Amino acid sequence: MILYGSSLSPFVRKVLAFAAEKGIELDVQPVGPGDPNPDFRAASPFVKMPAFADGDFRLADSSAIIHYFEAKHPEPALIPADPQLRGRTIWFDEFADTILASCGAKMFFNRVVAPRFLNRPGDEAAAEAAERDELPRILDYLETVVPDGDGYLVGDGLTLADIAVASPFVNLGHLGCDLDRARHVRTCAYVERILARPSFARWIDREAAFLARTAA
Ligand SMILES: N[C@@H](CCC(=O)N[C@@H](CS)C(=O)NCC(=O)O)C(=O)O
Repeated sequence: MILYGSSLSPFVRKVLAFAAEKGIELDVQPVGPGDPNPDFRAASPFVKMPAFADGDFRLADSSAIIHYFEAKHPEPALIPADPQLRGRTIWFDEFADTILASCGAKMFFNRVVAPRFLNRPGDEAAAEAAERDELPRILDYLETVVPDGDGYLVGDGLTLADIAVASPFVNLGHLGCDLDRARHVRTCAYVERILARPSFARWIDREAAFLARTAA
């Protein structure tokens, strides 16, 4: 099974971590924004990463790919069957993609992707506005829902919810984003615990090494 993308994308990283937790092996084919790779473009009609191929079957979108994995490899279950737990899991996946990652993208794109990989200046005002006006409210929300101690966001074990919510924090970490640890003490501890799992840690280390090599 082929995954097209770069783990620097929170959506690609989410799929990679989810696959690793399930023991699914992926052949990762690196592609960048607007990549001309015809196989990538065939799998991703809007040229966004991640995209995926399993033989002749092609799919785009991190959540679509993850649901395919869950149906094809049900064990260990990472999307609960219980209606309420499943609903909460999908909420956190959606929240992570459309609220948390979208805010992080304004910072990561303008401060890293545009200047380093697209050879154009980023919009620092947009990055600053996201960090100042959007991020604190998102973290305040998370602080009310993350578990204490060894718990998970939904039910008694790791689910897609934890993987989806933790993934965009890697980008904030790469940016050296200073989270207010006193105000978001539970969130910081929870995210660090999820990102320490081998399914995330191996990608984070590689990304940090890559970013260090591309630093100006
Ligand atoms: N909802 C999509 C979002 C995918 C997405 O926006 N990926 C970004 C990278 S983080 C991308 O490929 N952007 C390139 C573009 O929009 O042209 C998913 O979950 O996969």
